[in-house]
Amino acid sequence: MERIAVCPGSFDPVTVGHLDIITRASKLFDQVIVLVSKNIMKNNACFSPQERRDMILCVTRDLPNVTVDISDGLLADYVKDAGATAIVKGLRAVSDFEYEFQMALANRKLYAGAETVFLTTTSENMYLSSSVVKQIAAFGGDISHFVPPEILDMIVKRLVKEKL
Ligand code: COD
Repeated sequence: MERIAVCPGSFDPVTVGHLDIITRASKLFDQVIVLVSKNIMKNNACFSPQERRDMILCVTRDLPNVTVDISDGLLADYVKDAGATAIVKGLRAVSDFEYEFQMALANRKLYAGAETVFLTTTSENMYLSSSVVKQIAAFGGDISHFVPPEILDMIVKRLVKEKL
C-alpha cells in the first residue's frame, strides 16, 4: 500500500524551514502532498493561494514524489479523501507544541485515520517563520538566507512594494 502524507500549512510564503520539512517527509513517505490551507487565525495573506502553490511547485520540482494542492476545507476531510495515512508537521520550539498537539488531537477526532507525525526543525531554522520573513523584507532587510533562491525576487518585489 502506498504511504501518502499531507504536509499542510499557510506557506505565506514558503521558507527554507518549510522546505526542509517537506524534503525530509519526501524521504519517509511514498507520496507527499503539500497542502496550501486556510488558517483562520491568519487573515492578512500577502500571496494568493495560487501564488503560494506556484512558489512551492517551483522549489519542490526536484522532489518527484511531492505534489502541491490547495484546500479551503477541513484538513481531516482532505486527508480522508486523499487516502493519506499521515499529516506531517514541523516543530520549532515548545511554543509550537501546545497548538500543534491540540490540532493533532482534533484532527484525529474528526477522522480517526489522521495520524500526525512531527519532525523537529534544524537548529538553523528554529527561529524561522513566514512572519519573520515578511517583517524583515518589509523593512528592507536581507531575506536571502530564509527563502529558497528561486522565489527570492518575487517575494522581495511583493513585500517591499506593499510595505505591509
Ligand atoms: N522549521 C520547521 N517547521 C516549520 C518552520 C521551521 N522554521 N516554519 C514552519 N514550520 C512548520 C509549522 O510548524 C507547521 O507545521 C508547518 O510548517 C506550516 O507552517 P505555517 O506557519 O505555514 O502554517 P500554519 O501553522 O498557519 O498552518 C495551519 C494550518 C493551515 C495547517 C491549519 O490552520 C489547518 O489545518 N487549516 C485547515 C482547516 C482545518 O482543518 N482546521 C482545523 C484544524 S484542527
